[in-house]
Amino acid sequence: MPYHDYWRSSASYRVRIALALADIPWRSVAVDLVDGAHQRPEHRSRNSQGLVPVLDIDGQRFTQSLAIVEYLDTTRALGLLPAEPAARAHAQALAASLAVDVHPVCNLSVVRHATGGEEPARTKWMQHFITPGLTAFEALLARYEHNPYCTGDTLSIADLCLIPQLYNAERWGRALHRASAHRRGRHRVLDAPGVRPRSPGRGSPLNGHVYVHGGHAGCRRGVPGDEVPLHAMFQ
Ligand SMILES: N[C@@H](CCC(=O)N[C@@H](CS)C(=O)NCC(=O)O)C(=O)O
Repeated sequence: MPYHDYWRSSASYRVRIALALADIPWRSVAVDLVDGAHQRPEHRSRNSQGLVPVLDIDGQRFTQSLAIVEYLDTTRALGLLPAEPAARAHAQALAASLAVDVHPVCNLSVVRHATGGEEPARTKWMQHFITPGLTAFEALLARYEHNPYCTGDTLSIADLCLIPQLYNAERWGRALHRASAHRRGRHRVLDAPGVRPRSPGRGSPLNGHVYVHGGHAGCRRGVPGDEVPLHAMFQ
């Protein structure tokens, strides 16, 4: 199954988790965003938006990570979205708060356009949007018992958006806090081969794991008990 993705792309990461949950074998066809491969005709012919990911599956080509996740959820009964309409809308709102509202302004092309790709403006830009986005997400989690995932005892579409966003937050927050992350409530798919961001040359950039547990989603450095909730991570 060819999957056109980029290792650091949050949108690609969401779909990798869904593919692992569905036990669908896939082969990464890397589209190097830093090299500009996504803008070339070869990739534009796959996705006129010039974005990743693009998934070829079931004889069709799909773009837009949330649409792909929902397609896999429906066709493979992954249980990522509740059937009950109100619960479904709440789970979708959690997902959209990150994927629709935070993610686009932190996209490579947007950040380059806004900051010229220069530091420290680039990192400041990222933190400016990621911090309130995660704080709001955490407030939205208040309606749920975390057991141990965002909306209950199994991964949901909200987790599929949160996990890449926390990876991204760690990446940009590290300059200030050197926060590594630790996830409790581990799920086998998150450790499945190829799911986590993995630099082709240097291995995984993640030292730790995301956790979503005990009333908070967040990150942890060091020993158990060291949790830092989202709202405290990037102040
Ligand atoms: N809404 C799209 C967003 C896709 C997207 O923005 N992908 C990023 C990588 S995470 C990308 O291709 N960025 C290229 C750029 O900014 O030029 C989705 O969820 O699939």
